[in-house]
Amino acid sequence: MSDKKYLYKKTAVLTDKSSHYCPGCSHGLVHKMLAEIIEEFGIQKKTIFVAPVGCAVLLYDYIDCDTLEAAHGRAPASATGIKRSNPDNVVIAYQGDGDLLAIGMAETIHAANRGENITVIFINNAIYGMTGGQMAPTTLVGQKTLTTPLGRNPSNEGYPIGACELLNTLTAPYFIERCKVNSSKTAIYTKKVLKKAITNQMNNKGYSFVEILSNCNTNWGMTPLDANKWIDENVEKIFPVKNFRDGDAK
Ligand SMILES: Cc1ncc(C[n+]2csc(CCOP(=O)(O)OP(=O)(O)O)c2C)c(N)n1
Repeated sequence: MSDKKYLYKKTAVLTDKSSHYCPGCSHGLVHKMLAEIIEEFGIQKKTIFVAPVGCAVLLYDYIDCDTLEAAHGRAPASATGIKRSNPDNVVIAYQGDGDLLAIGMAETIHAANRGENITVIFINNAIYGMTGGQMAPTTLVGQKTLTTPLGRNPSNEGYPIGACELLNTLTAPYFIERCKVNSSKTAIYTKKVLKKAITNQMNNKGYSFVEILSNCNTNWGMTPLDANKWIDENVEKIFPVKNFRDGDAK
């Protein structure tokens, strides 16, 4: 154990490894919340993560649980195989927007449509972070990226894709919610949603999907504070934060 002083509650599920995430990035916060939940639920030994290709590729360095590194976009397919062969384990796919909605669109839709008993966590930062800021399926109209230097133009690049809206057209999913973590209040609420999505799986309810509106200060060219404000003022207008479906409410 290092003798580092932690500004947050230390959980045994989070390793001591220094984070490679940019200061202010939402990935670190969501990792921390997941680690806390796993500790609170006492499921460290039975949780298996499926890490994406993207900024969170090194998830296994930070969260001390068994983890499979899936090929780009294939996390839901990998998670399906793991869960079906190990139904007593808690299987969590963790993916970015390029991974989940571009290259992995087919896997995303079909795993949800089969109602796989897995939990999918979707970090929507409206850009390809790891590769330096190219347009993602969730990039907003007019948003400047490396590949849309004049701003995303729908006549050329189409419109932002709403993952929750799309999955909500399917019959099988049990739980679908979009949240954000750009303030303490919203982060505390998001932790509750993550808990619910994991509890659903432990209760064999089926497919749970949690989208988290996230920042990418570096590739958005903003300070963390401005990026968090930009989520409220721009991203949320296109991707409303709400519960789309909760099987428990039926
Ligand atoms: C088959 C394949 N195509 C492209 C890449 C390059 N690549 C690595 S990460 C990435 C984008 C990831 O973006 P996103 O899923 O939004 O996650 P973020 O980094 O923003 O968290 C791409 C295109 C790759 N590794 N493999």
